[in-house]
Order: sequence, then C-alpha cells, then structure tokens
Amino acid sequence: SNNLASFHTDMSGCESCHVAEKMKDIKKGITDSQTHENEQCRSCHGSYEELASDRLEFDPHASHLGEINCTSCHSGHDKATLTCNNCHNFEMDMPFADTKAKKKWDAGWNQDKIQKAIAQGPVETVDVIIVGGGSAGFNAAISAKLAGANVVLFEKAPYTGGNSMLAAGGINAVGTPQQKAKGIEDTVDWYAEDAMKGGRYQNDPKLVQILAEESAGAVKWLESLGANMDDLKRSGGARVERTHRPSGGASVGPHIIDTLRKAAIERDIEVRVNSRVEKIVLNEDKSVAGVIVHGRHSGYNMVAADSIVLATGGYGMNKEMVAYYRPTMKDMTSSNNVTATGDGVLLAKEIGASMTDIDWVQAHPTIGKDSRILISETVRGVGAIMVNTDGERFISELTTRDRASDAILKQKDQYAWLVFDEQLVEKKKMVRGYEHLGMLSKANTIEELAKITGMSKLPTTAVDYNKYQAAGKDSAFGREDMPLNLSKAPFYAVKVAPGIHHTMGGVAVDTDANVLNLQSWKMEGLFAAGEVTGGLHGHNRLGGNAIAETVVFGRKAGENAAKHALDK
Ligand code: FAD
Ligand code: MEZ
Repeated sequence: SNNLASFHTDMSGCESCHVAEKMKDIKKGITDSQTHENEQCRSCHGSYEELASDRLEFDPHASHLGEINCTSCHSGHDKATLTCNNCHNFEMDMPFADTKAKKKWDAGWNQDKIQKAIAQGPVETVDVIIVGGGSAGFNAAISAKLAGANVVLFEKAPYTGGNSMLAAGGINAVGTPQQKAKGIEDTVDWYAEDAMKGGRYQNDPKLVQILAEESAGAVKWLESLGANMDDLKRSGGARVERTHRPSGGASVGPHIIDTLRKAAIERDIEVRVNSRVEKIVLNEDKSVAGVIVHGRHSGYNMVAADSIVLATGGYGMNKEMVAYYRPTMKDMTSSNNVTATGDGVLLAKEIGASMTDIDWVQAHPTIGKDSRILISETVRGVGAIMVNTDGERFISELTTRDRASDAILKQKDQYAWLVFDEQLVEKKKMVRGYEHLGMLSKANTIEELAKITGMSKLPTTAVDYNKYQAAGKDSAFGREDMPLNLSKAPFYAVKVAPGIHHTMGGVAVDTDANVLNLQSWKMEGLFAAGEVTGGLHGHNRLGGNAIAETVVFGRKAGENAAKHALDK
C-alpha cells in the first residue's frame, strides 16, 4: 500500500529501519523511544538543519518543540500525525498522511494488563523513577543523578517538554545579578508577599517562603546548565521586575527544555519517551515498590525503585476533570499541551494521597480568541494596553490573572483586544510568531486600526494613555508600569479571551517534596514536584512562579528521592 513502510521495504526491507538484536531489549522498554529508528531517519534524510536548507519551501521543523524525534510525527506503520495541529490550524501536506491510522497505543489504562505486570514482578530495578519529562521532571532527574542515584525518566508523549515547553513569559527570582545590574530593589519578603496576595492568602506560606528564598539559586542553576536568563520583565501581581527570560525576547520554555534535554544527555540519564506510567505499586508496608509502565512497543511492565518522583504536570487538558472540579470552566479553551491530562493526580489518589486545593483552576486572560495560543502576559508587561470591543481600557493591564479574566468576561462581548505598536514588536520576538500565525490586525495609524477592528473609541484611548505614560501616572486605572507609549507605526491589535491555563491544586506535599496521605503522613518513597502538586500558589498563581516552582521543587524532589533510595 501507499505508506512509509512499503516505501522503505521496497528499498531494503525491515532492516533499513529496525535492528533485530535491539528487540531483545523490548522487555526493558529500551525500544519504546525508537532511538535506533530515529537515527536511521536522520542517516538518510539528514538533521533538521540539513532538511531546512534542502528541499523544503519553509521549515516545519523550526518550532518551539525543539529537536524532537522524527517518529513523533512520521510513522512507518500508521498514519503520520502533525503534532503541531494539536494547538495550531496549519494546513500542511504530511508525507504519507493518507495511510490508515492504527488504534492509539495509549488509549485508556488496561487494568487486566496492569494486574498481570504486577503479578510477574519487576523486569528492571533502578534507584529513582521520574514520571514526566517537563521542567520539574528533568530538574528532578538531573539532581537525583548528581546525588549518585541510578535514574530513569518515563515520558508518555513521543517527545519531552509538556507544558514547560510552552512557557512564554519567564521565571521569577529575587536577588539575582540581573536585578542588581538593572538597579532593581527587591526582597525575599516582597516576593513571598506578592505570591500570597496573588493567591488570595490561600497558599501554604512555608512552600512560598522556600520558593522565594531559593528562586535566585534556581536561575543560577539553569545558567550553570547552559541557559541564558539575561532579560528581565515584570509580570502581573509583581511589584518589581523579577521575571527572568532569555535575552532577545525568545520564549522561556523551549529554551529551558532544550537546555535540560541536553543536560540530561550529557549526564547519561535515561529518558524513555512513549512510556506511560499507569500505576504506582506499593509494598506491604505501604512504601513504594515501583511503577507499571506501558511502553509503546514493550507493553505493560513493572519497573522497581525505592523512590518515585511524580512530575506529570496539571490537568488543564482533561475535560472530565475540569468539568468535575471546576464546572464553570468546562467549556473554556485551554492554553495547555495535550499532555496535561492529570495522570499524576489519578495515580496518587488511587494509592491514598491527599489533594490540596484540587478544584482551583486558573483562567489566563489573554489566550488568542477562538484559539489555543497564549498571548504572553509579558506582551502587557512590555507595554501593550488592553481594551474592550469599543476600544476603551477597563482595568490595569498588570493586575492579577483572576481579576483580569473576570473583568474581560464582564465586558459586553466577553473578549478584549491587546493593542501595541512597532516599538513593542522590536522588543518582543515572540510577537512575530503571532503575526506568522495570522492573529494580528495591523494598520499604519491608530485611526485606521480602529476602523478595521471596529473599536471606535481607540483613538481617544490612545491619546489619553500616551498622556498618562508621559506623566508616569495612570490616572484611569493605576497601572504601575508603562514602559511604552503608542506612537510608532505600524500599530497592531490581537483579540484575546480567558482560557484554562494552570491547575493550582494537586497532590499534597510537604516542604521536602514528600507526598502526603489523607492523615498528612509522608508516603514513603513518593515525591512530587511541579504543576501536579497543590498548595504553593493558593487560589491564583502569579506569572513566572510556575517555572520557578518546577526548578526549586524539582531539584528538591530529585535530591530527596536519591537520598531516600541510597540510604535504604
Ligand atoms: P509539564 O511541563 O506539563 O510536564 C509534565 C510531563 O509529564 C509531560 O511531558 C507529560 O507528557 C508527562 N506525563 C504526564 N502523565 C504521564 C504519565 N502517566 N507517564 C509519563 N509521563 C507523563 N509558567 C511560568 O512560570 N512562566 C511562564 O512564562 C509560563 N508560561 C506558560 C505558557 C503556557 C502556554 C502554558 C500552558 C503554561 C505556562 N506556564 C508558565 C506554566 C508552566 O509552564 C507550567 O506550570 C510548568 O511548566 C509545569 O511543569 P511540570 O514539569 O510540572 O509539568
Ligand atoms: O507564568 C505564566 O504562566 C506566564 C508568565 C505566562 C505568560 O503569559 O507568559
């Protein structure tokens, strides 16, 4: 038939992609990542770089997904899938996309197969298992390895990165050389107070204090692994500029994930993609015994370990969980990666873990209307204004997300526009991406922009805003920081509406990243970090605090998991 497999068979048979001896590793899941197959793709077709310079009119591989496996999208045996289309509406001819689709290998958790794998016992034993390859998982894995543990990281998707890979704005930290260089006065107490106020004082203050105290160390650690965190911006709810990001205006998430992927490879950490953890297995004394992992090719197997770190992210893409925990948001769009399905909450709940604030879900005010694309908060931080469909401002653009989202939903059309000029585009590389995606309205004058968008009051709003900006005082809404006016053509507008962005609630943890049971006792050997956990952000997270959380608590979880396993 007309598919990739038959095409390759015509060339030289199965061996052109697969190696028979590798199949003996199948029980250990080595083959699930299709590392050998991917090397074969590259040996014939070249690297992404070579492909870009060669036949293609434009480069579909140059995306924020980074250097992911070829087999994430292309398949020799079933229909090719365009990973990007989970979020974007690209129309693109995928080579051999007309092949028949096979049943998805990871659809549903098969309890019978899980039971069988438990009965068979472990096929492999390691010190520390990390579940999830986002920022929290990678930080935990690298820290556990540096502490001397033998580590394996399981990632259910064909590529690592999760929501972390989509992070746009930056990572919050206080007391960094970057703040000092810009003369920004900030303190650990201010950081903690802002997080508590933003979270409506429902946060666990002990977790907040650790985040604030260790945030500068988190940025330094990322830099030590090779990241660039030289730029600094202000996020909603923060009293000063403390959101660190790569210089040049690039998005923070792809950069951090790229850095962490490389750091893991350099440290020989085994990262197995296409490997979904579907059960945590306990010993008789309730300490952890290991996990049941469902590999794409290896099927259901038990891997034993004395420590497990849950780093599976949030549940923002699990419609049923959102409908159950936060019914008012069930029909909202989501900025999240398709991977954010709340597996960690289900895995931990099943063995008796306690949950904190599980029903608190954050709406981000500025997701591109009728899309899943986040328009980063830093677009407002850098200078954009937010107006309703008549072109009037209605709130300080730098307020917290919960207040901004509520205010948009009170406007007559329940959506808003962000408006900015060329000065902002020059400062923020990611805006070019929004333009590329066709999301921006653009005009040579504010009057013309008002006309094409129907915002009749926009010209008056712009004149007023420019006056406030020049005077350094926003008399209308008390916006505290107005870095740019609206003066340099062309002028731009993008439609935005609130959508599910972050799940604040999750697995209950203590300050050492131990998971707690319903009596608030430590569950021996079980650790968790990142968006899967609850408590740190209270009822509303501030922009930039999640990536900080993944680094600070990811490292803690990895170190403590290694210590627990090695001391046993
Ligand atoms: P994730 O990064 O989501 O990683 C979890 C991983 O676990 C995924 O790869 C998933 O596939 C895997 N997994 C899940 N279940 C299983 C299983 N059963 N078995 C194996 N693997 C599994 N925060 C900021 O602080 N600053 C920002 O600028 C920022 N921008 C954002 C922009 C967007 C569009 C989004 C969606 C979020 C943003 N956030 C930001 C929030 C932040 O990115 C996330 O909260 C954070 O990255 C979560 O990291 P994590 O490691 O906990 O989870
Ligand atoms: O922390 C975030 O979620 C964040 C900064 C997002 C953004 O708007 O860029």
